[in-house]
Amino acid sequence: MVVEQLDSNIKNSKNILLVSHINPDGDTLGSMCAMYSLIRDNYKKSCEMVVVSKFPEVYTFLPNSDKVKHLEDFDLSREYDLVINLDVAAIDRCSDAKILFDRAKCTVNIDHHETNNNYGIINIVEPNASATGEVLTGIAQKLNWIISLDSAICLYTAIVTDTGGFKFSNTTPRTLEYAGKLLEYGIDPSDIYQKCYESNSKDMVLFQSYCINKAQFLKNDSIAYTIVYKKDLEKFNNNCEDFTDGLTEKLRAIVSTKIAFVVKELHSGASKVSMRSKNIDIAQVCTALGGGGHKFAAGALIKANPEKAVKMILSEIDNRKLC
Ligand SMILES: [Mn+2]
Repeated sequence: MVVEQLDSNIKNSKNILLVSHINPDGDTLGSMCAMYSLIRDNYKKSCEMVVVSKFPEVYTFLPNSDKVKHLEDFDLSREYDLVINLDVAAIDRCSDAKILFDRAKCTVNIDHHETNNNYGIINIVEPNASATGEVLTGIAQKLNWIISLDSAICLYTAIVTDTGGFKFSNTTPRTLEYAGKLLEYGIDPSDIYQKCYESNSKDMVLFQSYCINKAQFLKNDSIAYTIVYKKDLEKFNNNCEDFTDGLTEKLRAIVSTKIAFVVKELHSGASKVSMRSKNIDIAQVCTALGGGGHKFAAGALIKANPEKAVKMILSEIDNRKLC
């Protein structure tokens, strides 16, 4: 069985690297830090952990997050016995950590994205899982791993953030069963919720209100979108934290909204699109634009300015008669 292969490879590896995806979220970081303590507690081995973008302030509460290093501090010529990617939907989503991945003796790909093409030597990809944290909780259970409080906090955070606090349609009986089991290890769900969702800076909240204020509504308000310009971010003292985090969900929360999206102008001049829907498959729209993701939560990077990107998105939605 594939989990046994994972188990024997961890046993036989002297140096192990854990990898998270670019623009890290709670799932990739929670899963990575969980894997760190799971391997420490069950195999008495220490792993290295890498991020390929800035570590978001909001997740510094995760146990062992202080041991995560930026890719810049890694020797890219090193050869690891084992590299484990967590929540990395495609190999190019971990930037230059791909170099370390490709050179490793064994590679593991643990994920839940439908679009994952099983790029590892060992692949544990479960598209029906709400989060990579859920996949990892299942692995821990199958291998009878000890789950310490550290691991439980990280796994729960991974699941809670990828389900939007158990609100999204990816929440299944198994999601809640695992979350329930994790509570038995003594975690404080209210504390984790506050740390993930009620720790926004004043500037961020004011910035998001500003973006919502200038949102555009089309087709009887079934489409809602807003453009975030570089100059807007500068105006609100954005200190590199992701001020747009959760903004698309706020537009989706409007009763009339069927499809919501945020187009963010990047320094390169390209546009980053984050799209959410209510019961409409928008992964196809984002895939057509060169991106991908889940059915109701997807994104894309479009090599065009925001206005042009909006036109391209709207015509993809129109072509499919989604709204
Ligand atoms: Mn995820």
